[in-house]
Formats: sequence, C-alpha cells, structure tokens
Amino acid sequence: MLLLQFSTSHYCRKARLALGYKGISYHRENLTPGLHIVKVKPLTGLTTLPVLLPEIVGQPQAVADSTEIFRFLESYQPEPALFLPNSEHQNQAAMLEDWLDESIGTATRFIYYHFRAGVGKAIDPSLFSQVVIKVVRKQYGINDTSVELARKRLANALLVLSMYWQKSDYLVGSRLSIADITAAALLSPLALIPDYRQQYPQIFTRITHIHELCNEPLPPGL
Ligand SMILES: N[C@@H](CCC(=O)N[C@@H](CS)C(=O)NCC(=O)O)C(=O)O
Repeated sequence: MLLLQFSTSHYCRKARLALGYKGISYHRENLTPGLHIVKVKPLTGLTTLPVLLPEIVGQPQAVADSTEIFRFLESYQPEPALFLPNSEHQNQAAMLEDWLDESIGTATRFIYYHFRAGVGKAIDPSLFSQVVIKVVRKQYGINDTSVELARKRLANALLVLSMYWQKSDYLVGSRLSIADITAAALLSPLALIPDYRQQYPQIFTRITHIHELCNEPLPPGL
C-alpha cells in the first residue's frame, strides 16, 4: 500500500496510527502542499490528504479521507480491530471521531500554525517552512480572532478528554478505538506548545502510549 501524505499533517498521522496498529506494511509518499492537488484531485475528486492507494487487485484504486481509510482498513484486515464490538460503543466512538475531525483537528491546526509563525518560529526558521506556514494561515483564515475562538473550543475539549482518559485508558469501551487514535493524532500538534504540555500532562501521556501501541514514532515535542 502507498500512503500519500504531508509529512507534518495530523490527519495523515491519524491514518499512519491505524496502519501501524494493524501492523500493515506500507510506503509513504510525501507531497508538497499546493502541488499535491495535481496528483490527488484526479485520483479522488478531493484536494485533501491523507489518501491511501491499496495497490491490490480487487481493491479500490484510492481511498480518500482518514475516516474512510479506517473503514477500508477494518474491512481489509479486521484484526486487530479498530471498531468496538458493542455497536452502541462503536457509534459513540464514531461520533467522537467526527467531532475530533471536524472541530478539534481544525482548532489544533489554527493554534499550531499561529504558534509556529510567532513564539515557535525558531523551531524551523527556514524560508521553506515559513512560506508553508504563511500559505496555510492564508488558506484557512488563521488570524488572532480565529485563533482565540479555536483556543476556547479546545479548552473545553481538553477538559472533557482529560476527564475521560483519567477515568479509563480508553475514551469508549474497554479497548483502543477509532476515538483514541483520532484524539492522539489530532491533538499531537499541541505537544510542541509548552502551555498545553504544562496544563494537560495526562493528555500527552495518553498520546505517547497510543503511539507506542500503534508503532508510530512520537510527534515532535514528545
Ligand atoms: N476530513 C479530512 C481532512 C484532511 C485534511 O484537512 N487534510 C489537510 C492537511 S492536514 C489537507 O490536505 N489540506 C490541503 C487541502 O485542503 O488542499 C480527513 O480526515 O482526511
């Protein structure tokens, strides 16, 4: 299999965690933001990464969107399972995944790129990195006002997720699910930001553990 990805994207990390959890071997191709559209759009009709190319006869040519990649992997290789056996639990995990994808993953993107353009500029002051950060900020409308709104949204999410992960190792049910993997991936950009590390240590302990379970190298900062 081949995973088309941006090397720093947290949604691509989400797909890698699932591939790693299932122990599926795959290759990665890192695409350049902007230019990626030329390759991806004809394949999927979308512009987003990750995209998985199974490269297996009888399987789809391309699977776009991290949620669809989870579904594909679960039907391609059911064990170890990403989906919970209890359907009520699985529905809750799917709802959490969707909330994390649509609300929290975009909030962490806002906060991460704002940090990298300001206080965290020294992490990679290269021209290439700073141009990418500028393009992303423009593409998603990342500015002081939108970052402040994202910060508030995230504060509530982190409180709730810390509480869940304090009560149990798993957000739903009694084993790892799509909710844990999605949270670990989409919160990972915060690992570089000292304030979040200090305020929510248990979140980063869980992110670390989930990466270990999925055989995926830790995100920058951990
Ligand atoms: N819902 C999508 C979101 C993926 C996403 O937002 N990917 C970003 C990178 S983090 C992307 O490809 N952006 C480029 C674009 O939209 O053209 C998924 O879960 O795969």
